[in-house]
Amino acid sequence: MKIIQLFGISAFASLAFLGSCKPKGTETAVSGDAAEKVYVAPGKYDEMYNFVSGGFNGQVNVYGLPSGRLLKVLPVFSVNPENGYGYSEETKPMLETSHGFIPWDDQHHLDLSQTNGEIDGRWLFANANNTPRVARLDLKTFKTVEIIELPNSAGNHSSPFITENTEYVVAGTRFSVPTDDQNGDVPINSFKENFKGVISFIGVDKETGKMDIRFQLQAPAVNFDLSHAGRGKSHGWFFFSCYNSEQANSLLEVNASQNDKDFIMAVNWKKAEEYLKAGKGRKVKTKYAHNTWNEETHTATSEMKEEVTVLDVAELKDICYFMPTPKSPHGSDVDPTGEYIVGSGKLAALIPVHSFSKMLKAIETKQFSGEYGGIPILKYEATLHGEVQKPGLGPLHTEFDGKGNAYTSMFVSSEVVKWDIKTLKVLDRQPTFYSVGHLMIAGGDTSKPFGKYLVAYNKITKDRFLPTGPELPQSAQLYDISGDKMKLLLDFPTFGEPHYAQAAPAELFTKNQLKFFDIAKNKHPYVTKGEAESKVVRQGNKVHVYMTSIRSHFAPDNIEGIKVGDEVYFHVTNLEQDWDVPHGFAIKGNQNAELLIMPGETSTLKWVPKKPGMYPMYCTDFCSALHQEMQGYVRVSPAGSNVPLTYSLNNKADNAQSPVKTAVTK
Ligand code: RUQ
Ligand code: CUA
Repeated sequence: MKIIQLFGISAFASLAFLGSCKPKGTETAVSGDAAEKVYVAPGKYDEMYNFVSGGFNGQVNVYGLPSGRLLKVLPVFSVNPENGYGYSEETKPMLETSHGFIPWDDQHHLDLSQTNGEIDGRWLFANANNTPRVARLDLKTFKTVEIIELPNSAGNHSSPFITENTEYVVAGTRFSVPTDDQNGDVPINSFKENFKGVISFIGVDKETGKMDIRFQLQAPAVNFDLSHAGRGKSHGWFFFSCYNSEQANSLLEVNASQNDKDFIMAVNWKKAEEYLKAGKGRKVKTKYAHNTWNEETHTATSEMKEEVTVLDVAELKDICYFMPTPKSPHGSDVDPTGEYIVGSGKLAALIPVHSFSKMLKAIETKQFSGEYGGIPILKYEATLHGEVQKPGLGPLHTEFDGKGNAYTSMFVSSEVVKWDIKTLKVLDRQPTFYSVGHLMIAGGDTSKPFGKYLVAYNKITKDRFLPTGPELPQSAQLYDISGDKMKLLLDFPTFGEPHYAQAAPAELFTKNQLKFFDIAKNKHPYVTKGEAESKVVRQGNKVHVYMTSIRSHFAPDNIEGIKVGDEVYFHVTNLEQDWDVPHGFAIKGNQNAELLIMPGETSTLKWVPKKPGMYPMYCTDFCSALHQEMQGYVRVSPAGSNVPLTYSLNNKADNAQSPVKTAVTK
């Protein structure tokens, strides 16, 4: 909703104020064959996966296209009680930061890994906006496997955007702040002297995907909003939109909307690499967490890093150039050929399109109109390919279909506008319901878009779905873009608030998908590879339960001799070796969340009973006809009681666990 606040009036007031902005005749906006085009018959698969940012729910949500069916919520930056992410002992380190454990974030943008400018289906990158972090999800398992915190940053909005071979995932700070080696305890109105806008270049290992911050660029204090990598001919460059070239530190809706033009900052990252190699960076002492998931131990570790290399772009010439861009640009989008860079000025009445080749020429012939923070400003006309005239009101984001067309979201006039990249002529416009933010075409920010569908992610849904109290559902709308005219096909609700999204044909992700974890390869330190190995071990007041689960019982399922004051760790290994047979685990009074353990995996629930009594535990996931029988008891005695610590499964039968066994005490 940030855009509308720039107008100083509420969203609805503005729609009313602009009158025509709320499109009429929703029925007529849908053509007759829409249902057929989105209908995926029971038992049939969708054509594409659509990964949608969760916004303030902090997760990534996976939908099928064209049906709009929600397939899964993938936990990334927020704890997720549904499967124990952020609650189990193994996953807690994923959410560690230099500020301690953070259970939430605001997730805006996603980018799928690419090879030669095309989506390769390996990884998905996600940003955390509030406590600056970038996550990597492995699309073999659809799990978050790595999170890296970004030092010298605040409000990681211009992130995570990747280069065409996933050399880098890049993150620009929205808020400029004093860098971590400077004293941050300074007056806010010393913004101009003390604040800096820092951009992180995170290297991605070609084989493993492992991230590490190779370098950061220290740029003048502005607000970096969005970015995209150059591709094809502009590979080696990155383009960042920024607002607040006024360098205001208060009432930005007015004070950062003064200048007629702000900038798109073009960054020559290959040049930056040269400076880095030549040792031109300054080592900045800082602290940032790097959390990695180990697929063999099924456990995350968090490491605190202490140093980062920063290149000062005001000192090191020819890394950065400013391209003036009208009125607080938001989206910075590069077309599939890499030639055109589209800036969407939230307050602009036109859409400027910069030309990469003109930009190179302008740099070469020094067509500068001045400097900003030590960085040359290129002349607007010198880099401009042209302007789309009268596109609509409030342009935000642009996507491409690979056929020479661009599609821009118009927040204020609530529409998607299709235009020709070369001629800049508007070709079509269709209403959105309402106030569209991001757009997404499958592969729409790569060298090879898949076209066919466009999804609009809207900021306001009023009157589109059954109302749900003051907080209405969030929404997406699917358009068919295969013809000359866009056709609205479907509305579907989403988790809120959706921002950027990615999509690609399903085969790219199904071909390598893992169905279960091989238990023979499980290297969890507390793994139990068979019921005969299950046991209970006391170490002082810590009790480790080596537990197994298989349809439909736990081993052991009776435990006695736990005392108030004990810390109990249930290390549950799911012995199943079959697709789609998770088991859950919960025990009365557990103060975290359930565990949901995948076949072949081990997860740990910490439990600290507060009073003596009988505590049932059970499997939470309906796993067989006798799922309801998958249960057990833990007896808790007062501190100091002499009930021996014992455990059993079926204490009468000729079972490996029989008779009752006494726990080992170390
Ligand atoms: S933003 S609605 Cu956070 Cu990507 Cu433009
Ligand atoms: Cu295991 Cu239900």
